[in-house]
Amino acid sequence: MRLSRSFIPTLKETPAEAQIASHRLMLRAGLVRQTSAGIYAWLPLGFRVLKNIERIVREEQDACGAQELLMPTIQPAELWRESGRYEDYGDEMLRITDRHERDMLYGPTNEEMITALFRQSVQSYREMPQILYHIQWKFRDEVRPRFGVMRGREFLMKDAYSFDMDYAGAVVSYRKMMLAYMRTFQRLGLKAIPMVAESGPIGGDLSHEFIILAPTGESQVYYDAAFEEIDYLSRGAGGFSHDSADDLHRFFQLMTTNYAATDDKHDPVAWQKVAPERRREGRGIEVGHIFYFGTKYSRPMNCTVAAPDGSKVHPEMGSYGIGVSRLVGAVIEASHDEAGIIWPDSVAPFKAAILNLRRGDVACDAMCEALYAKLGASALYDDREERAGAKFADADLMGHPWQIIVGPRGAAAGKVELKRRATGERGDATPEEALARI
Ligand code: 5CA
Repeated sequence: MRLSRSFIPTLKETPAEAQIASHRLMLRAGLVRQTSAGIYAWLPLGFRVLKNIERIVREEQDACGAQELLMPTIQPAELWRESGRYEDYGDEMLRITDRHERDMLYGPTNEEMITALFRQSVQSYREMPQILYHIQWKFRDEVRPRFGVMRGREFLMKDAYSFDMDYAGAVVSYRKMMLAYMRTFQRLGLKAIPMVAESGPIGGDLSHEFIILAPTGESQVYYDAAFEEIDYLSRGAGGFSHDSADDLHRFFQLMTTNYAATDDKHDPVAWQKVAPERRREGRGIEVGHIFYFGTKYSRPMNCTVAAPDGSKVHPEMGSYGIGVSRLVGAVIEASHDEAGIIWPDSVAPFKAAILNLRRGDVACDAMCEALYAKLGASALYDDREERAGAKFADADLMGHPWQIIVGPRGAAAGKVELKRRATGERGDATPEEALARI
């Protein structure tokens, strides 16, 4: 994309309403704009990041055997009356009445709807187990939406739901999903740690939150650095396969024996047993949450499946959420500096920015156009009539992993300067060398 033609409204001033780094940077770099309290429009730069995160989340869900579908945002109140949650959910639920006076709502989550869909179509143990997911907008009328997309009212969530014949099967689904989560977060460049959690309004008796450290997090957390040393993506020796019960068991042991706790579950005595140099503590942001809740929905909603002996069994269920839009903010919280965002390569909106330091200079223009032709959609070409200083500042603010800097002296000698945003390292290169490196 040519920056001169793009819709990336950056701000020079720090917006007064933004209290945390990610919110400030998302506004300043032109990623989002608020349209009502806690509701955001995603502008082109932010939307590219959101789509990249969504793609990684989807790939890891598909890889563990979950199947994608798409449920609507608007749900009938009827379903929620069946589970008994219509009244319980309280003011966080946005309730709507249609023209026929039917009670509807904007979905805050989808346990009821997926159970109803499953109940209509799956009758036999032969079709089990199943894990279904979608990536869809949710609405929760939070009392205090804040920190930009981190605690919005409308937000994008990946929510998955598992159906098993018995407890043993449900445990396997839970572990598979936990592994998919650790892979997802590693690919996003995040160190997310699973911590035992309360299950809140979703219900159930087994639950983990996935938490990353960031100074602006909402809760105090403690964990053993061992979590950070595991390569969750490795498929070789010591790696984990979704299809091996032994691997899943070994993986779950690792996740639950190393120390990790939020403030309310913190055990100072156990913490003292962790070697001091391995203790990590700080504020934490929740980027995902998984729940096992057995028959909490399948029983009241009369969802059954025939077992091999002909008896009717209520499926054992779990649900698994990732805050896709929250992750855009969380990645920035984990990766930025004074000058702006530092995107991990996997989610960056553009792989590289091409900075033309002297537009109108024949050699600069020709070299930039040639680079842009090669990189295509993966590059943002800063072809504006702006001072070099402004171009450097905007490229740092937007956080592209690479900057290819083209100035008149270099261009005359057939050279560009290549800068790595994360380290600040710079070096001369020919255009070909620069293209080969990025
Ligand atoms: N039904 C379950 C799992 S599918 C559920 O709704 N879980 S949840 O309430 O924990 O939400 C899942 C994830 O959505 C959270 O871990 C968080 O990352 C994200 N999330 C929740 N509320 C918000 C919000 N107000 N703004 C942005 N993200 C949110």
